[in-house]
Amino acid sequence: MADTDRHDPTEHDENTPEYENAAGGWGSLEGITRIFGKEWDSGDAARTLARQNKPEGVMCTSCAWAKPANPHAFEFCENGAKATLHELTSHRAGPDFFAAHTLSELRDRQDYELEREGRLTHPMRYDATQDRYMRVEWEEAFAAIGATLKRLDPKSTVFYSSGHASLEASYLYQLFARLYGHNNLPQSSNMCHETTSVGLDELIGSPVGTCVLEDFDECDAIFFFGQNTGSNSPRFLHPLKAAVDRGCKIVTFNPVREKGLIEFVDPQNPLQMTVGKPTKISTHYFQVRPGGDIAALAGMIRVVLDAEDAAPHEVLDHDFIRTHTTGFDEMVAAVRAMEWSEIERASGLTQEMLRTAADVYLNARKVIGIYGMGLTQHVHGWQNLGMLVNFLMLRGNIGRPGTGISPVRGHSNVQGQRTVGIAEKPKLVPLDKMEEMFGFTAPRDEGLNAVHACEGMLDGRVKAMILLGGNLVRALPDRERMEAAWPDLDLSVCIATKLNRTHLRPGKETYLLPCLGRLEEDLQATGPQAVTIECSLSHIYGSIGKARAPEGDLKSEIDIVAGLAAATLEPNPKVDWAGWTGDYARIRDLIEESYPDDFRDFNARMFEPGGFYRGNSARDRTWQTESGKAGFTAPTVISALGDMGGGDVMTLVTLRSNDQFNTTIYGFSDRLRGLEGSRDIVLVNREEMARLGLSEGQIVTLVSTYDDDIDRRVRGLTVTPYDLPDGCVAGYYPELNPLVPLAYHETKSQTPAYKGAPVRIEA
Ligand SMILES: Nc1nc2c(c(=O)[nH]1)N[C@H]1C(S)=C(S)[C@@H](COP(=O)(O)OP(=O)(O)OC[C@H]3O[C@@H](n4cnc5c(=O)[nH]c(N)nc54)[C@H](O)[C@@H]3O)O[C@H]1N2
Ligand SMILES: Nc1nc2c(c(=O)[nH]1)N[C@H]1C(S)=C(S)[C@@H](COP(=O)(O)OP(=O)(O)OC[C@H]3O[C@@H](n4cnc5c(=O)[nH]c(N)nc54)[C@H](O)[C@@H]3O)O[C@H]1N2
Ligand SMILES: [Mo]
Repeated sequence: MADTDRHDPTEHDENTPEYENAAGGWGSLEGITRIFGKEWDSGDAARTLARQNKPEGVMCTSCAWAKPANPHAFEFCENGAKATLHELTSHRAGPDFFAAHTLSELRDRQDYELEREGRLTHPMRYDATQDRYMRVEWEEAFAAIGATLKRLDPKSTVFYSSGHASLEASYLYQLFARLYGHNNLPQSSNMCHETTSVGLDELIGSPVGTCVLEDFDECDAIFFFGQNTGSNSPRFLHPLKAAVDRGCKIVTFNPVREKGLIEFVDPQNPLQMTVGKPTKISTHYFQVRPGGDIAALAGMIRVVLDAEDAAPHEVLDHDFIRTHTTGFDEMVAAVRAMEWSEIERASGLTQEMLRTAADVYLNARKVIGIYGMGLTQHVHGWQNLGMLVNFLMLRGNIGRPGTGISPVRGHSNVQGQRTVGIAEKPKLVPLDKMEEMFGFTAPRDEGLNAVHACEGMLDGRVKAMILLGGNLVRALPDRERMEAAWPDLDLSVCIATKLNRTHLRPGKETYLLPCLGRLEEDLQATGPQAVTIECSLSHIYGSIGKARAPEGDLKSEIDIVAGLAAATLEPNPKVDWAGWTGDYARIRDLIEESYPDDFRDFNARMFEPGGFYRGNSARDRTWQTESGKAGFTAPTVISALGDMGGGDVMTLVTLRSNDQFNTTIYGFSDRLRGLEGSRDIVLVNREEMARLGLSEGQIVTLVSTYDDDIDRRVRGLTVTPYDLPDGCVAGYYPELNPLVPLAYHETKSQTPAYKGAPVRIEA
């Protein structure tokens, strides 16, 4: 207990700067106006925002939160608006811009400045003699890339996708990979919710969450782990607020006191807006230690088991446990073997706090578990999920209305891309069906995920990277090593909307291909096209972009993928790249044929208000697991950290600010945390500062203590006191990515452990 004496995780540290207004509300409108005033012009943005996330409207390019059937007048949030305005900027990075700047010059700029140059407008090829991108015609680019791909072994190439692209583009992309001859289809979720895809699939036979929006109307309690709603999925605050208003309890576990989870002013509610009285969101907020959720859940499970002992057959859902699960006894034995003192140390929370939290659970008939990167991006992230599933299943809180487990997903279509075949694991894809549809023999060997692709780049096995979106040089772990490996690639092709750091690290042959964004009108042979995406709650929505595309020579992602494929592959009478590009409805027919259960009557249903539900077997208590049942997990570790630290070793948590979308930095205001002006900071609590002899404003270096021979450090960070548990420091993603070792990842899914890397502070 000694460690927890110093810093009481229920008390807010008064010296920590805090944003005085609630999430949402005027503050968030201000945030929008700030960007509105900057660089956006024309009525396009206003019209797009008015149609955002509405039936027959356009689906936001920011997060993957659900779009309700009865939308608000403005069904967008501050960060959705930022994403929209950022895409519809009037700034352009065209051939003139590239003629004026060498890449070495551009490498001196900040990431923020690079994207601020605006939209890419013409296909470009890197010319090493001039160190510049030069204009190239599309046909020439396709032919050259096709020729190189034909020369390379398909298995030495990697087709990455960042979760933006539509179901249609994604389906064609995976088809291209398989016809060409590989399953190397890593996706952003490999760095994100891969722990979910692997973990939930193994535990409950579903790689995605079980909840739908209606469940939030019925639940009595929500347990929230490591998901920052106020910044990363702000529209989710609406159903949360509604739940709180009708008496639902929200219990949050997060090392950081995230404003959006504390209180919220509803911008749709005029009374709240004028009176300004925020709704309290979390009824209980526990500043758990990073990696401490296994212990916190173990503590709560122990309390539930004790309650059952005191009142046999009145607490646990024995019927559910008997009929639907395996491994209950082993789980109970493992949890009971954990001492309270260990639980308190690993979680940083007291027994009393965990009893309070468990009481909420015991008093609720219907409970939902929500989680994000705080659970998935750890070495033992899988056990985090196992413990959350254990906790929920004790009282049958999966597969009943008003209950369930709900990961909050990242990019707007990250989940959907997986659904239609973007997967490095061939067993997840109906390859037999695709072989029959397209008359070919599909590759059956395991493909490379993101970490394996990095290893392949480092040891030279990977010769070509094609990126359908993303900024891997920034997003990946071990930045310095990965950045240095990029120039060794034979071929690098980036399909993108805006310039980013990855584009400045060319391979031997390099193309930068500009694509339309989802918000823009997409005209093809049969007229304007619509596309579809899937949200976190497994609903599918049609989206029609109507904003004017940037002038120049851009193509849709579908057109680009089809162009690359046609230039690479031998003609095949069953494969009609040009015809599919001319009419996206035909691609939806292919998706329906490949996945008949998920996409029945796809074209007819794509504009159903609120989206159409793809269904989830676990929701119906059909467990598509090996045993045919849902599995309890016996924990083998008490912390999700791979390195528990101790002494001067601190756990580094990398955070997103409220002013960024992943590697895209909108600005330098993290207003919900009261942090302004700089991203080169390291947050430490005052007690730890005193212990380590640090002073506020001091410039320090963070050094990785990971046990290998590689020197990993980030210099020039300003020490900033902040209310955090002992033993940890926090700072921003992607600035601190050089400190996360590639090999330090989740054990089963290889999701990088971005929330728990061991570091030391050097004065
Ligand atoms: N505006 C905006 N929206 C976004 C994004 C964005 O960058 N900006 N990114 C999108 C993407 S790709 C994703 S994946 C999602 C990410 O959304 P989130 O899942 O919310 O991810 P993070 O912001 O990385 O971290 C989540 C929270 O985990 C907490 N945390 C850290 N370690 C632990 C731990 O050990 N235990 C617990 N209980 N909590 C912990 C952090 O304090 C933080 O509040 O958001 C998506 N939406
Ligand atoms: N330390 C640390 N690292 C992390 C994380 C963390 O929490 N901590 N989070 C991880 C997570 S959850 C994720 S998902 C990854 C994200 O990693 P990435 O997949 O790299 O994602 P983004 O940063 O969203 O990619 C931004 C780029 O995508 C391009 N883009 C934007 N819109 C479009 C579009 O519509 N089409 C196309 N083709 N391109 C577009 C733009 O050029 C933009 O520069 O980062 C991971 N890295
Ligand atoms: Mo993500």
